[in-house]
Amino acid sequence: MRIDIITCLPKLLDSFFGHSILQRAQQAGHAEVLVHDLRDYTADKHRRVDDYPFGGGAGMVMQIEPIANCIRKLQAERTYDDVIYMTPDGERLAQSLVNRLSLSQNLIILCGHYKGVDERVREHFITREISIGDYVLSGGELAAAVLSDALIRLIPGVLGDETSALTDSFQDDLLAPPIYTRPANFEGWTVPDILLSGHEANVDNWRHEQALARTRARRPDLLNE
Ligand code: 6GU
Repeated sequence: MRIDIITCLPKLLDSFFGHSILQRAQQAGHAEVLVHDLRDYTADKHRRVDDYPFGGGAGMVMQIEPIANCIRKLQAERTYDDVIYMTPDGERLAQSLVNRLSLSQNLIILCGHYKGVDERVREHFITREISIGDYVLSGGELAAAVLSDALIRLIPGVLGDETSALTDSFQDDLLAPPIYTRPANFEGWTVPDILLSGHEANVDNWRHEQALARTRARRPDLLNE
């Protein structure tokens, strides 16, 4: 999967993708994340990417020209499955949407800033608008990083244990059960006996019961009961 992120704050994203699992995924060739600085696509000598809103009002608006220049250059080089705009008024991100998007070959992600982008960008370039939750961030960069992380970890081979993405919280609409590791007894705080029993079927049963109980207690909205 290739992800092209368009932003006016590239440094913010460079530091994020230069670390841990995401960096290893890129080095192993599973994913490629390219961060594009919008200021490199403006013809303006001051490298401006925003301007005052027509009709007046507070806040600046991201201009269409540099965004159009960047998206068109990328689209001339390859076909994109989606051109995504990260915005608090987009579709709320959930694992089901991450799963669907993970089948993509190439994605463009545009990060919003200021008051947002000129509406003509949304009309003519954007194919999908995504929010990461009902709160407002100062820019779409963190949201783009969240989406990219959720996508890249689903690519086969990225996680150490290839099956572990399948046992995530939310992957089957249940929260994950409690997990433990050594020592079995820490200052009298012990691990449930069943996990030490070596009886695989009983362990599976226990985990499923725990996942159900935890989901019922914390996120009853996930159960259709
Ligand atoms: Cl995608 N952008 C911004 N600026 N704030 C958000 C968001 C996105 N999702 C939730 N809050």
